[in-house]
Amino acid sequence: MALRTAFRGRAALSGLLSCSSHGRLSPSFISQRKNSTSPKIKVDYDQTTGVAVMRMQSPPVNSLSLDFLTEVCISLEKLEMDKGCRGIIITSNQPKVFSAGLDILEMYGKSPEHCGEFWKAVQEMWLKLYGSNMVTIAAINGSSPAGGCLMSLTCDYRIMADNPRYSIGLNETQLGIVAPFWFKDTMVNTVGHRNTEMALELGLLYKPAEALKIGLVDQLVPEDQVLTAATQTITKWLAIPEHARQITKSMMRKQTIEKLRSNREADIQNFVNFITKESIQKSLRMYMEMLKQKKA
Ligand code: CO8
Repeated sequence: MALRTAFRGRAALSGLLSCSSHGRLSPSFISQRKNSTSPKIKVDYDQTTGVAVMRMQSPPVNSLSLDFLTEVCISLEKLEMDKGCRGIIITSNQPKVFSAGLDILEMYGKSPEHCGEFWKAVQEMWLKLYGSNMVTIAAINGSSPAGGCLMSLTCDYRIMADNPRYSIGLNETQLGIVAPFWFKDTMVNTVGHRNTEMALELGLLYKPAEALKIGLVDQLVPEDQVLTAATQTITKWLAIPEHARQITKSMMRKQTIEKLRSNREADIQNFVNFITKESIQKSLRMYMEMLKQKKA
């Protein structure tokens, strides 16, 4: 019988890491933070298969806040330390959304120090996921724009729900911001230069069928079969001799990872300088207002 253990990423660091808003937003933008002390990640680790299912559960849209990123990193560290854990499936517990990408509220009206700390956490998550020795599968059961797409792109394989209401892509230019070089590199490594050039310049969000066509996702399945398909796929990947697979993965990704590793501080500084510009803050505000209007 499967010996199933469950543990949750702790929000223990959240109090230490989060900073208060500088308050240029209306109270309704802030209201989504009321659940901030609940665990944002739930990990179910099956010791017999060596596979962990990491479920994102940060309402309403699994946006990548500083707390969220911290929990992801802690969960990944715990799994990496467990020698029996060989694979991770990342999926969402929120309806209709895999992840809405970076939490815009972490980049709007914040101090340069906060923005720097936030960006370091984004880098850390990417480094941990893209550099993981484990087999990683994204079970994309909802929309996955920007940072959500990046998270999927770090995985070895992407399975998406075949629902035309969902979309995936790096849509940063639509917000008036620029995807950093390592977002771009991860995309190029997946779908090639030409597809990335078009996708990034236009900030394209692809429906599942279009995403499959350009190789942004590897497989489409009916919505209720995403997790089953991910479990079947990971079993196949885990059947490959481990050492050979890991060395090959590292060989394919090393250069891209090294490029960020050796430029982390400069990348943080670039981000802070860019995101705190008045014109960029204005673009973010307009984008958030657009999201509100779409809802109304
Ligand atoms: N951050 C913070 N709040 C968000 C975000 C987000 N990324 N996305 C949505 N929300 C909020 C909405 O404002 C709304 O708030 P409220 O309930 O208070 O009105 C709530 O979440 C629910 O949103 P929706 O009603 O829109 O939910 P839907 O289920 O209809 O749609 C979507 C879900 C499709 C995810 C939709 O919310 C959406 O498109 N969100 C925006 C996604 C997006 O564009 N993200 C980009 C973030 S930037 C990024 O990830 C990379 C940045 C790289 C920076 C580089 C700079 C140098």
